[in-house]
Amino acid sequence: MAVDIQEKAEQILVDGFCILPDQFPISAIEACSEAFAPILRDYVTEHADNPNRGPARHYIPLPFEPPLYSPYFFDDDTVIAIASQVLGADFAIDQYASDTPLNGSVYQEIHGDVGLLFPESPGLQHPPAILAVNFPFIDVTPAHGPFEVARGTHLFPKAEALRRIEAGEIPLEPLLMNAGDVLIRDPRCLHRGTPNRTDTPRPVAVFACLRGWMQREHRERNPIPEYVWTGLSEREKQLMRKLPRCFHES
Ligand SMILES: O=C(O)CCC(=O)C(=O)O
Repeated sequence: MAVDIQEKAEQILVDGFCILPDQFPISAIEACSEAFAPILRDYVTEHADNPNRGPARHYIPLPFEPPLYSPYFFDDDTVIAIASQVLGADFAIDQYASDTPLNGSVYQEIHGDVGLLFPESPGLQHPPAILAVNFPFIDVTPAHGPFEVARGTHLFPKAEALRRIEAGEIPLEPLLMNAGDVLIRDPRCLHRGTPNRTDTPRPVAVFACLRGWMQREHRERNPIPEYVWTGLSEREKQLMRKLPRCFHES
């Protein structure tokens, strides 16, 4: 069934997120899962003692190379239409990475992922400038440490949103997404990672979409190899114009 773009965009504005079930082909996700396993293994070997997202939880930039780069993810009509509706047609992608809790991970502090656009006016309500597009590489059960989100909390100053969550007025909802499902969220909407109690890593990919006029500093980001850039569609080249490129295959 065709996705109602207007409805999904409205959900992002009101709830802070929307889910597109079965959006990406399972075969493309399975290929990612397989390709990511050695990347995770090598990363954990090096960083086991200093995980960057809390105990046994790792944020790892993803390579812009097949199968982790796929036009199924970056040239998807529905995702692009929803992001365009919310951010404007000149939005750009400036980040591609993964979040992976392992066995031993714990509840994260409830948080948003971006700072205030206008710090001098912390109560100012404004539409999103950035959206995060997430997709898991496995079927996420309650035991795998699902992402939990507090619906609508992007509409309150953080202290007020936290008070409402603590008072039980706004629940933290675990998102039990399957491989192929896509989450598009306003990163200001409060959320947390939960403990993965299994021996199966729970990788979730994320790419960030931002308004055309925005520019951010990035410390950890992989460049697009020239051979991948050459093969991108014109629409992808436009979307990925803010990403660094490298002229040698890695
Ligand atoms: O992957 C998750 O479940 C949440 C990760 C997260 O929000 C973070 O590390 O900032």
